[in-house]
Amino acid sequence: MDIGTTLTRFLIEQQRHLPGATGTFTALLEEIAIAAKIVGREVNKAGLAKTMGLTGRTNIHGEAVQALDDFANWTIIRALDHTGLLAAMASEEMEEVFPIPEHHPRGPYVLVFDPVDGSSNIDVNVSIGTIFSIYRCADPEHPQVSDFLRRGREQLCAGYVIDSYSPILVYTTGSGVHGFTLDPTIGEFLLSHEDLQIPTQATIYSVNEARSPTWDPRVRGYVDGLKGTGRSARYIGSLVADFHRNLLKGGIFLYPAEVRAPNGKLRLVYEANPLAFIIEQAGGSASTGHTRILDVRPESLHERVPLVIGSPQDVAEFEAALRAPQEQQV
Ligand code: AHM
Ligand code: MG
Repeated sequence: MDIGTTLTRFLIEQQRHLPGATGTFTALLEEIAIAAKIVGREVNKAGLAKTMGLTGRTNIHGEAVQALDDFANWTIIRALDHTGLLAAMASEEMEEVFPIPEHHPRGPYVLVFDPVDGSSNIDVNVSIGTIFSIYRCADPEHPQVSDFLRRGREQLCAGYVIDSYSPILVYTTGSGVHGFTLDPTIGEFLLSHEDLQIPTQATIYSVNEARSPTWDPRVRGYVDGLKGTGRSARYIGSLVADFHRNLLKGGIFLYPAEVRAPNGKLRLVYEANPLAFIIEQAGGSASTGHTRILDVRPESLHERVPLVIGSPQDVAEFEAALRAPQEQQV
């Protein structure tokens, strides 16, 4: 009987093709997958176990911390702190870097993650997910914030896991983008989407259009120009889920600059960079509107960035719209 290709088997096979590979990534991704399954288990029973709702605290971004944000954050830390694979971690939910405690061995990488992306959707049973990314640490015994303030093009691995009726783990290590769907009967992620490529042109656009009065008129003009072109509007409000749908079907997602938020809402280190690495590996593009996301050097851990990401032709058209002088716009 063919049980399919497990994540572990796929990683081992990939590793064989890489001269000098040590298997560290295989171990790291396996641990991330286990943490994701634990988080997914909690998400699935959250309605019954009363684990939904707010903690009463706000995070560094001034957003209400959900109980599941907290749970997922510490599940991921505890799944990975003892592995000897990491020197430090940084999470969207924590103000400071979390160095691996000295009673655990430290390893050559740092991990960044957004434990629950789309957390405002938790209470309404809408898909949420975890985003992660891995960089090399300059000096594993002395991890620094600077190990995390790296251009996205220096990422070694990036991925996400979506908790939905059919959980999926998607990752890249720079040789294609691969997706693994959880088979709940055996508790394993099985290869379901090998070498994903995004369609060149979008059939979908995703943006919170209620915010359009606060956009640059050229952004408004661009979005208005998408209407009546045969594209559909789809917006979940969970970046990871909007991104995944657009990756499969061809789409453009926008969270642009706003008058009072010139850097938009989304976080460069935790959200934009990992997804930008994945989209480029899948043949797509990610931009601030002016600059390739992967070329932006972060100055602080939690900084925000305008994000336009998806099918390459559409991202290029958005950039062209922003290059036009304002007076030519409607
Ligand atoms: P989160 O990581 O705290 O959940 O916040 C990020 C989320 C994204 O998942 C989503 O794209 C965006 O916020 C939605 O924002 P808005 O409600 O302003 O449209
Ligand atoms: Mg998020």
